[in-house]
Amino acid sequence: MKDEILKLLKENNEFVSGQDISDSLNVSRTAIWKYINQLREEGYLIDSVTRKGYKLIYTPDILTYGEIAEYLETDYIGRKIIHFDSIDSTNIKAKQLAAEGAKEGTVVIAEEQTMGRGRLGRGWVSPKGKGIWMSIILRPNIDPIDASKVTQIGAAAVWSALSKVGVDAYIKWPNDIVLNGKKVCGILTEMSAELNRINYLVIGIGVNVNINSQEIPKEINNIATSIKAEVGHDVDRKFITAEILNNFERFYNELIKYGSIKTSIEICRKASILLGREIKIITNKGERRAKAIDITEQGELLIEENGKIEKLISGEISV
Ligand code: BT5
Repeated sequence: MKDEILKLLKENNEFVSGQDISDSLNVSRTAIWKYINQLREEGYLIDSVTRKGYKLIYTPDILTYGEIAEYLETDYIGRKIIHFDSIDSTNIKAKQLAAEGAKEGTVVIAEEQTMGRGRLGRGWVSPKGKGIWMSIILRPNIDPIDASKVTQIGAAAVWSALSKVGVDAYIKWPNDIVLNGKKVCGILTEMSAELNRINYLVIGIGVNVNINSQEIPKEINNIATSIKAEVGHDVDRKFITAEILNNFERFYNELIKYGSIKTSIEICRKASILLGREIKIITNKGERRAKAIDITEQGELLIEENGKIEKLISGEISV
């Protein structure tokens, strides 16, 4: 209901009377007042004048459903968005909600993460209002072995969304998007599964959007960047978020309906920063060098080392 009231206020640039809102949405005047106050708490400036009603004066830059919905073209991905001003990690929250039965396509978004997570227990810097920190809950009926395909879908979805706003990035298999050689997005796919069945899967996507270059912490300054740091101006987080979700649903449906991630892989190949290059594969046993040959239809990286071809399903790569 809150989102519907917001929509009504957005559609009318003028005052909308409480009575009109009440009539068109079938909601009591007291309930309207309650929702208006909730919106104000989220940062909306709403004028209220006796006998004239309510007028929206200012819309905050937040990634709630009410703000993203106008760009969303999906059936089920992102149709329920659970938004937090601040949270430890959207992946942690999403896993908890999934375990409690949250529906496929539910998205957890936070303006800030205080304990954002990368792979292998590493951290993810997630400053307030400056990026897209979100996790999508999925319940694919696929073999747990194929879970990493969802990371490739995510990478393709982010890359396509950036491309739509004129940002020409590369994909660094398996889970990074890079801009001018530095990481602008990371993806963390986690799951709960039995031997041959996935209970749920959570794909966490972190995109550095409007972080100023001086705001990037020193420790990662040489490897991390943001869209703003590269293009020189703020970009619309709401549109990019919706576009990621729109693309994600399209590519994910291909997996669910046809068992294929062909479209995503085409993008991951085309945009790959690794293919054709000498790469370093970093494992806990040390580093080795190989040549990146291809990304398979299953989403594995094909490498060649001393004339021998090998497939990687996951890994830590540097160029
Ligand atoms: C990743 O791990 O790249 C996965 C990042 C996933 C983040 C999202 S945000 C929403 C969701 N909720 C979460 O808690 N996580 C997900 P990995 O490949 O392990 O890279 C982690 C490394 O990237 C760190 O060790 C740092 O070196 C670097 N790093 C940390 N914060 C960064 C940032 N904001 N931008 C670029 N690099 C960063």
